[in-house]
Amino acid sequence: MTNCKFPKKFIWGAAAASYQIEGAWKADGKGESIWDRFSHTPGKIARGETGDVACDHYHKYKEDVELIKQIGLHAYRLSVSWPRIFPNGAGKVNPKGLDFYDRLIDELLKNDITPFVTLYHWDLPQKLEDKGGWRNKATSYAFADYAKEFTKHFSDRVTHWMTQNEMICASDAGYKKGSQAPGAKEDVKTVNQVRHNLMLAHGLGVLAIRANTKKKCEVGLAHNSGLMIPKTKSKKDLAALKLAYEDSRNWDSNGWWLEPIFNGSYPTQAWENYGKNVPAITPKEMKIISTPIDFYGLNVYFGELVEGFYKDGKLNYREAPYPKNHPKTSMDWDINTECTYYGIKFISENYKVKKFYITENGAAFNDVVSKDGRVHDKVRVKFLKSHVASAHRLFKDGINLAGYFVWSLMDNYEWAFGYDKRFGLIYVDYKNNQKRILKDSALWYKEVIKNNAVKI
Ligand code: GCO
Repeated sequence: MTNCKFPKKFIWGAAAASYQIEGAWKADGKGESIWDRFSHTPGKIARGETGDVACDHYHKYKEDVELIKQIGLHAYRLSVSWPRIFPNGAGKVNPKGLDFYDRLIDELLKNDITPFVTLYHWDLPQKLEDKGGWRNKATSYAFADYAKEFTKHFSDRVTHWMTQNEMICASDAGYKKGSQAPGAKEDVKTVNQVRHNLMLAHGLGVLAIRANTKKKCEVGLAHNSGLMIPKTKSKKDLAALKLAYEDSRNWDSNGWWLEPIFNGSYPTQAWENYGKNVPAITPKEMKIISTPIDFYGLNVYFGELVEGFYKDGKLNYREAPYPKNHPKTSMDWDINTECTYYGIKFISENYKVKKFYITENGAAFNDVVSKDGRVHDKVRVKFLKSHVASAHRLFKDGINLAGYFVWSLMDNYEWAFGYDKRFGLIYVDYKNNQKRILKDSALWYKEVIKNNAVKI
């Protein structure tokens, strides 16, 4: 057995997002969000489930913070519901919306838990969507105002900020495939504009936070880069993997998002490929988007296998499919925990990232409450353990990984899949008065945190 010891100040946390857990969808002056509208539209969500009540975290936040404390988490990554703060997206602040986050953040701090705050985890005010939503640059500027107001109010207590979460989902699932709110199916040019406007919002958000913070703080974002893993450890596959990551800088999966942030421009190849469908951009906007960030937050779930092959004597790479019987999570995602190591290693080789956090990592499995009243989620323990060990390998390469957040603190509303995909460390019994049960994975995580180490 190896004991993987983590650096002294390593941050162990868990994450969740406003729409997925809060409920109280129209309490205390909150405005409608695009997720309220989308989930209330028949046919969009499995079994017609909505986030109206979700885990009722809005009312149960004290109990939830108590559970966070019990697990021993150092940090909790939460997201803010923009329409609680600005019911109309812009204009007048709703003081009762601020009150909720005051209560939550104060409760966290009272218990020595550091809040990591994401400003946008997909619940855009519907009022802004009515005016074009992310198709419209005005939304990026409305986001900057929201970031400013929120920072002014909370930066005496919040020092870790993320602007955006997984922009590629907000744009492509939201405005291209229509599988997530607002459920639009736009043409390529519009989708590219949405992507750019989200990026612009990120950059404006970084500037707004820095200009208004009362304390020294860290600002970054959480993103889901395309992750790849070598099919075997042969020299050929490892060299092919390097090529694949380098090439991903030219295309949508990685380059489209990371090149502007780290290098100030969209990748030339992808740009040329889009031809007349490129978004409207200005040099000033590109400068805003490339404002240096303090950390890059990576959400890690799965990776694609890559193998090398020779053509005309030259090494090439291609995707290698997983075997049919390869183990999967209940989201149908192939399990291969090496994506944590290889993903961060190569992002770090290709970009100047000062600091990484794993801002999400986890899996949905079919959890059941046993006769003893507990949830014995052995497979999740195995999954998380192996990812954490994979993360540990990064230290040998001298990579600055500063923290790890499990997705998710508790079972919650998995977007269009509704409630039956359970990702939590905490089981939520929706039908039984929202009862919370710490799963075995939570107890395992508690030990990891206590020892600052994982045994494999
Ligand atoms: C995110 C995610 C979460 C999901 C999780 C599992 O982007 O942060 O979509 O909200 O619940 O990734 O799919």
